[in-house]
Amino acid sequence: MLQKIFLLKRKNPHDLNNLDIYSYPEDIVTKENNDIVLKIINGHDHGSQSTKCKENIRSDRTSERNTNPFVISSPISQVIGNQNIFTICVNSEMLIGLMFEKDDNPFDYKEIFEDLTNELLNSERCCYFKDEVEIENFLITLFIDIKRFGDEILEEALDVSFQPSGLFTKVFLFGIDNVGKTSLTRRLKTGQYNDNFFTPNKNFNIEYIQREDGLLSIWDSPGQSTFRERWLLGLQDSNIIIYMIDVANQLRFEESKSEFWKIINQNEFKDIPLLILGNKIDLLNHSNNNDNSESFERTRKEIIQYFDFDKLENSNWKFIFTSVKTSYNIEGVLNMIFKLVSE
Ligand SMILES: Nc1nc2c(ncn2[C@@H]2O[C@H](COP(=O)(O)OP(=O)(O)OP(=O)(O)O)[C@@H](O)[C@H]2O)c(=O)[nH]1
Ligand SMILES: [Mg+2]
Repeated sequence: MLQKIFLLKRKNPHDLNNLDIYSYPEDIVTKENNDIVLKIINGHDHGSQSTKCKENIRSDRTSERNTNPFVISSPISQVIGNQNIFTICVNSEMLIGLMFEKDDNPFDYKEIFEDLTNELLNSERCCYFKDEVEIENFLITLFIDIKRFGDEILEEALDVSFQPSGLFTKVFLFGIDNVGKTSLTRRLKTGQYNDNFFTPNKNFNIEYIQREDGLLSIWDSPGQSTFRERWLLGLQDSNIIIYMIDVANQLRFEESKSEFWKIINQNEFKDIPLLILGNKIDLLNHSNNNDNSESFERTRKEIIQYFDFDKLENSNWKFIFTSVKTSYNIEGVLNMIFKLVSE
């Protein structure tokens, strides 16, 4: 399974020791392996038949720019320590690399790595590497697409006998910060919950949950405002969207409503099944969290009205209350996912 992606870029064309290093979702350089970058570059150049990233700055770049601005070399596989790495050189001035789990065969990813890099660099969505955000978005897009290929095409092929129904469902979970998305993901994955869990996400946290009805990959998104622009990237190819709100924090209803509609108003997501979770119901004073109680029903109506959920064009949506803390309706979330997806 793909674990990380990175990009090494020269700060100036002639100086290889002076690099900008980008990686996703985690850093590739740690205290223990701070020389890994040099090893990667050397490893790439020694294995390379054609383009050496370390040497030859192309002299004919201007003529190439008119056709394909980015020239991509064939990927090189290298094992450094216990890292299983696949690197591609772009224009002799950048290395893009994938890090896999030990048992993966990088060559399974050769075509998709080359094709997607080429497509992303040499199409209208072209990345000009002008600023950090642009580079990060490029890396995230590449990561997501390659990972999805691995999960769906490669893993699926291996696991057919293990999954009788063979259904792979990408669940995109989003909502503003602090509503309980990561708590829910942990609850579903491990059954655990922690009241003192204050670890706001900076990146997508992707967890796999195997159920009888199929394999779920849950994309738990970062909710803080600076990271919300990543939502659109993560949403691509989702089979179901889950929007989570914190029903006990009415002060942030307006913000949550506006973020919800910004995404839903994007045409392409109008028909994807949608599950809305009113989380932290334990904090509202409803007797026993009884789903049928009058006060429950009243709150449900108020929330639906406030958020304008009844104006959704998509008819395939449901609203349910949950409490990750007390586990209220958590099993219901899983059942509802499979129900909505199969409708
Ligand atoms: N009372 C109560 N607290 C909850 C519930 N679910 C989550 N919390 C708490 O809410 C806080 C935030 O939870 P997270 O899961 O980190 O929230 P998040 O939506 O992932 O936040 P970001 O990653 O920043 O987007 C934590 O302190 C949780 O313990 C719930 O059902 N009831
Ligand atoms: Mg989180």
